[in-house]
Amino acid sequence: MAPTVNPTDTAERLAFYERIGRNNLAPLWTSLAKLVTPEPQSACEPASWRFSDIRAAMLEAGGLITAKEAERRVLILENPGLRGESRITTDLYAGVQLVLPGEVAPAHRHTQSALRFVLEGAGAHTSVAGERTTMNEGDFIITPPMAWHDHGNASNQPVFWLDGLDIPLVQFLDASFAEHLDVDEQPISRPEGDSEARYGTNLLPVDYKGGTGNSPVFNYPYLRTREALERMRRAEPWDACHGLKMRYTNPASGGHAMTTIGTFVQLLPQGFSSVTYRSTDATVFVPMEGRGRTRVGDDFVVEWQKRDIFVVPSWKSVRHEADEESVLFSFSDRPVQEALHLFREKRGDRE
Ligand code: 1HN
Repeated sequence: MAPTVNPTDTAERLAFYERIGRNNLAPLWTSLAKLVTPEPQSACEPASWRFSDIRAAMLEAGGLITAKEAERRVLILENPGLRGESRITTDLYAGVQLVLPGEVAPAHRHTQSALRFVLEGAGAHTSVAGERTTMNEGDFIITPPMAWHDHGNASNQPVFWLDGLDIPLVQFLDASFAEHLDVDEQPISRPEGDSEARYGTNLLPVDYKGGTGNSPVFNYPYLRTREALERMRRAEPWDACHGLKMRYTNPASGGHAMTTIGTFVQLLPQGFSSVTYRSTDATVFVPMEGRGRTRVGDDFVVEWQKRDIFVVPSWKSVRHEADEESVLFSFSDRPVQEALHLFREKRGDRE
């Protein structure tokens, strides 16, 4: 096991470090303890945002800049331990986006993957790779890498959604590419609902070979998800850690819906109090129904209600308590950790 304390600095050692530093050399023995830790040590902190605060700030932003001028009118959710770095966890980005009636967020594409989770509004739309889909509350919508995407709002109410992207991960890998289209809205080549019919009804085109690993279904409507949870609860015993928790999948592979971001939804019955759980994937939670609280580690408690957002860092213990029947959407980097065989979880211990 790696040492937990560094060897002491002596005048002679410090002089040596200074001399070799001029040659871009550094001793490992002064850094080893912080590089190889017995358990995850993260700058990411537990944090929460009330939707009412975000909403008020977003409407103010709506008076300051148009969606078109901003390209994306978004307020970034910055982890308090990672301020200025546009991260909600060490390797994921999150922000809340507002599109006002009549506005368009112009078409672009990039190597970063994006998810949208619709917080408030009905009838706005996003177009992804030539197909338009309507955005309703609780819908989970995917923008795969390098898919053209633009958003619009022809409804008469503002639409707010949560964006989750793998920006810090792609940044770490130095793999960012992006392009703008020369028109605000991309040409539409397929009718609305085409992907759902083709890939999302337990059918696949006979020659479909699985594409890029990202799901060919790009809108997972809340109504269908909620109905599935409602049916399952009749037969399924509640899991002590998660209530009734499902992951969104790529129907062509059974894998995660996105290659870099794992997405989940869980139902907690009224009065539910979970057993402690921890996992190595720092997770962003969004309650979409109900009211309750989540205890993170020993000294952080978030009292949450519908549309609030909170984040649990890697390997911090989590306990959920639901005062009302609640539904939580969540996302994390779990697919990446699983692919690299780094994912770990632990059920039921109390520190
Ligand atoms: C992006 O493309 C969107 O398409 C939202 O709505 C937020 C943050 C950073 C980079 C690209 C969008 C983004 C983003």
